[in-house]
Amino acid sequence: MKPIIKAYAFGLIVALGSSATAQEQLTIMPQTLSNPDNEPAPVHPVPHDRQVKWNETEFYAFFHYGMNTFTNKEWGYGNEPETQYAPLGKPDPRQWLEAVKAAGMKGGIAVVKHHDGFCLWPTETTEHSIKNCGNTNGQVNIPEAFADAARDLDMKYGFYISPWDRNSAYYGDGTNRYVKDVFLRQCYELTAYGTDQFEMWFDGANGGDGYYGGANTTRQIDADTYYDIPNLRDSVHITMPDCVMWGVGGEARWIGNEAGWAGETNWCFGSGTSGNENAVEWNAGESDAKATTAGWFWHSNESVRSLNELWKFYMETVGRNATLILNFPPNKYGVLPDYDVNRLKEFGELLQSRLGTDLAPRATVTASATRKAGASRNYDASNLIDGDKDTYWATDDGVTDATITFMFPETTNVHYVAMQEYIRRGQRVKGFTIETTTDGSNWTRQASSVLTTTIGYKRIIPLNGSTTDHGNGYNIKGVRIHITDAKACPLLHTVSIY
Ligand code: FUL
Repeated sequence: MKPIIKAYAFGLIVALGSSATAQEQLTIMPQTLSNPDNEPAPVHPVPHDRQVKWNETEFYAFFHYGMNTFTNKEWGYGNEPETQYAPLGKPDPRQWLEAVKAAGMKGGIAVVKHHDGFCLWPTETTEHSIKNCGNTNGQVNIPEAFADAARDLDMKYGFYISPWDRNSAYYGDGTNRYVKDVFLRQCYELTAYGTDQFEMWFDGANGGDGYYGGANTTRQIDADTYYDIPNLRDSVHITMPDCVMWGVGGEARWIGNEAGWAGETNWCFGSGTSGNENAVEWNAGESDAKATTAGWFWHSNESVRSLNELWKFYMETVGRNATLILNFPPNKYGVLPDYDVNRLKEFGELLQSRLGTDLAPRATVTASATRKAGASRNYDASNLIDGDKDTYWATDDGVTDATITFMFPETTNVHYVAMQEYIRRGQRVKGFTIETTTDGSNWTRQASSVLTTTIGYKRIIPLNGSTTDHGNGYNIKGVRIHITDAKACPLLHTVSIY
């Protein structure tokens, strides 16, 4: 009998004579099929595909707009007459999104129901909605207009829908009626405006005093069990596979402050500003911060933060492995005021001038260690500058100390080094340093005041160590990244130099 020849995509030919036993076939074939590309084993926890896509959104807007805009409150009690919602102009979510797009934001989350319970769409779950608003301007269906504009502008969108409802008579009344007949149905209704939502924002404020259908009392619930989150999460993922449930949903975490900063050490698992290296579930950080001074909602006495404050937020969140959701509140006309629009434009220009031109592709890149290539994939350092987030540099298993060197053809002025791990196989790096050279042989450590521990989805290191002072940069011939410690062999997909 002829031998059976099997050729596999990875180039290995396994010849099994007719005399091969079943046992031999079982032991040979799975080994060769399992990892033809010599890909590194994942280091758990690893993110779901939707969590990676969410991280890639990086910088997006929060828009707090609703009944509070007209009552000058931050937390409405729930007894506000519907007619008090009466915009002075036609609310224009497209204008909101265009303004933040100019700042380089990739999407936005619109608050469509805050704790006061007033819904910015004609919901069937309550009369406390735009159905009964005070004028025709108020009839604009905000989630619908927001989603349409986002799709048109090629931006991502999602909604903040407050689980806590100070208007509903059923909230925390000892039955599950509020959750079943109001909250879950409201979440479902919003899918009518698009199933391509990227994030649902479930606030942590839950229970307390309120109107509650006229009871004017205090209601407490147990947020861990009350909202039937596992059921909601399953339904959301069946309907909207790319939608991450923030906060209560457990797929992305609050960074632990509303002041626009994450820890320099920041793991994508655990909680708070730094996460926890040993936590078992992927739960990357999102930082929610206010771009204006008076509150989440628009107030007549507000002003917009300075360019330098916004830059600091950006560097201490996006630059530290967190996403930044930056709040810009539309005013009583239903638009972002000129001072916001202008600041957003200026900020976009600032980001472009500081982080818009990647110098790394002009350099020659080498690594002290490179993982053995597989059949259809290599792990060369050149992957770091090929503009492809799916190719990456890696070392062999067990090698957790390695350098990557970028040499420029001529002296180049440099301010920042940005690094991105290939997080689909886990967040690994635990320690690194950054050095520069002016002559190609003597190296000087930079940013020594910065905790250079974790990288994660993205880390941006200012060479002068400052998140406020852009400085004059460094005139150098080369940059060297030294990975000093990692959970397992490090994998980086991109390094950018600005
Ligand atoms: C908080 C809420 O209570 C605030 O009103 C605001 O919506 C903020 C983003 O989250 O927990």
